[in-house]
Amino acid sequence: SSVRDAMDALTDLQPDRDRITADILRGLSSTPRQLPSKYFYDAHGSALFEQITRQPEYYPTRTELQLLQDCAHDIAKVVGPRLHVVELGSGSGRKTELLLHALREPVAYTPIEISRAALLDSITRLAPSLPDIEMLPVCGDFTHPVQLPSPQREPARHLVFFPGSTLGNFAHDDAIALLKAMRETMGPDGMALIGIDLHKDAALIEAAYNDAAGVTAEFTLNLLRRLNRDIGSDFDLDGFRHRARYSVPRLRIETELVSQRAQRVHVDGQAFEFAEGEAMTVEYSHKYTDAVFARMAADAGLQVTAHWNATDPAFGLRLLQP
Ligand code: AVJ
Repeated sequence: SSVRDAMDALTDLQPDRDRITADILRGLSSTPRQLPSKYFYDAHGSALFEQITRQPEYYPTRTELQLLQDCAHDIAKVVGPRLHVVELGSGSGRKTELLLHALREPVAYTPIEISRAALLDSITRLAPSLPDIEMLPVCGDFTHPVQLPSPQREPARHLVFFPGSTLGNFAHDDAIALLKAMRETMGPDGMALIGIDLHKDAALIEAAYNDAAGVTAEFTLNLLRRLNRDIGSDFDLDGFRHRARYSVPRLRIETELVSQRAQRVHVDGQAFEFAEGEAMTVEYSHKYTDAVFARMAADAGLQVTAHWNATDPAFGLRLLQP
């Protein structure tokens, strides 16, 4: 597509103020409090995430990019020609670029991305260098059902691309539900290519979510800034602190915003009291062992049919099929 055609094809399902407000009210009313990490990604949040990926401590992005570069040819052989690639949480599209350039005659590309700014930037960058691929962008939350746009040319099959260990941001049962939804999207002869961060030294993992420059802390706090702007809440950004700790038994980073004092926050006319030291979970980043991941896939009716690994630091790509 041309950039113009890609923009014309855009489907807009971006969460509106009411949907965001309902999700935040639910999260503030639960015990312990927990806000959905998908709302990190407004324009500024996506830009901060890109900055995280360039921090020396944050190993996942550069490791996965290198892995994709090294394996792209092999992956292209395994998945076959004329695919419709559907990407969940496509962000900047840097990984997609590597994949699409390696695939044989890909027919169409559907990035589903909650951050409109990130989506428009990625399409503007990708479309000119991939003119033979029909770009069918969707701005929306990929955890809600999305009607896939139909390409003009018939694809051989669908490939769901889900890199970045974004699966790790989902609690166990939600991750299985998402894998099941992916199985529906790909159809009986489809596939999914999923990036997963693998369990490793806890100190290395913890450092990746506590970079010395403080970009991750800024990224976490930006959640409150965007909520204040978009749903009219009154979170005091100086009243909360970023904390990210790795739980070895749960194999996950637990990122929290910790209230620095007793305080009251208002959302949509409702008041919420925070105690000093009270922690509100804002993100999980699960790390996986092969056994845990294969089990989750199986619970969703999928099998691991190929795998590619980076070592030191460990990171994996898994091909799943029904
Ligand atoms: C969205 C999965 C790529 O969980 O590692 C990075 C988001 N949060 N630093 C992750 C994130 C804090 C990231 N992914």
